[in-house]
Amino acid sequence: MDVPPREPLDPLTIPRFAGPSTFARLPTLDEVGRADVAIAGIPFDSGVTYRPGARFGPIAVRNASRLLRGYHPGLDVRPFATQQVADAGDIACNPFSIEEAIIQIQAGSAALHGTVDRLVCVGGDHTIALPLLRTLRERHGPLALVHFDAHLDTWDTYFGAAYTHGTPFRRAWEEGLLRDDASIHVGIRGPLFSPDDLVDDAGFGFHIVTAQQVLESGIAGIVERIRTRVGEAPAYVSIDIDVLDPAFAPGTGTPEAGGMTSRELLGVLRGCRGLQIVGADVVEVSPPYDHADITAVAASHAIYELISLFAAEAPRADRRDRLRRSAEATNVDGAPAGGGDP
Ligand SMILES: [Mn+2]
Repeated sequence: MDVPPREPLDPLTIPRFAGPSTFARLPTLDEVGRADVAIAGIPFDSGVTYRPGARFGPIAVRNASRLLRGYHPGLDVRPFATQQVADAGDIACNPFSIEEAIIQIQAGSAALHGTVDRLVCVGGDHTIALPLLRTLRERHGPLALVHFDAHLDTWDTYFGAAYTHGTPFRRAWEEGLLRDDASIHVGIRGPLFSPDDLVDDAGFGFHIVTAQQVLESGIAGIVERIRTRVGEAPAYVSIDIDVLDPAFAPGTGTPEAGGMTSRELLGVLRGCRGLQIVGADVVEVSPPYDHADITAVAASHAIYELISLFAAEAPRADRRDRLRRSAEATNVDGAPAGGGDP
């Protein structure tokens, strides 16, 4: 029989502004030994092309998460009570070598999967998505990417550098980490270098939902497009906080006007209930450019939606079995071995 999860500190006993600096004042992974879901910080921002500062994202998001409460009325779940959620601390990586940092993030996330079923990583810049996808591809085979961002992040190089925060999903496609029939960008907007950017991106198998289409189709319409695109595929959710309008996320490195509202993002995430999400990240929160924690609060709530989605699934034991089967169903080549979940 499962031991009841250890939950965040009771805010009616220990005020929210006291206690540990873990995400939502959860226990650390060391304290609970294993977890259904763990939050890991990845304080790396050496891959940015414009404003830096996302290395301070994990600290700021953890701080903003102190106000999260235990019951999610929209999904009718208690995400910290029905699954063990823990804070896995930070994956430390070399700020002076992007290549070495990528190797460290891949190794760090793979090591955490020894005791964690699902990781939600807090960046850091978007470079970190590539090693996280490598780790999950090993476990689940090629993934559907549900990517919330103002930017495509499928550019080739910057100043000759192949590994940056603007290139992770081109590299991921080249490495066979992504399915080419199930990935989708949401919230895309702003100027590009050329029309070829879109041609390249489509060639990598992405569909695009623009920020304007979010307005025109509404939350329900966007959710339907995501669900149709992803289907039953194991999915990775990557949220660049700049998918939000700078009004809702000023603290980020490459802001673009005309973005989603926080309410739209949270609503679309909530609508993803039932997708086979195997991992996620929330990246590009840059506290030095934030005001009154606006961006960090938005990020902490996006993470809460993800954790709540996991809680809204089958009972813990069933879910653990299903994740194990998904990992086992992956053959040596990393391709799905067929069959799938009942
Ligand atoms: Mn972006």
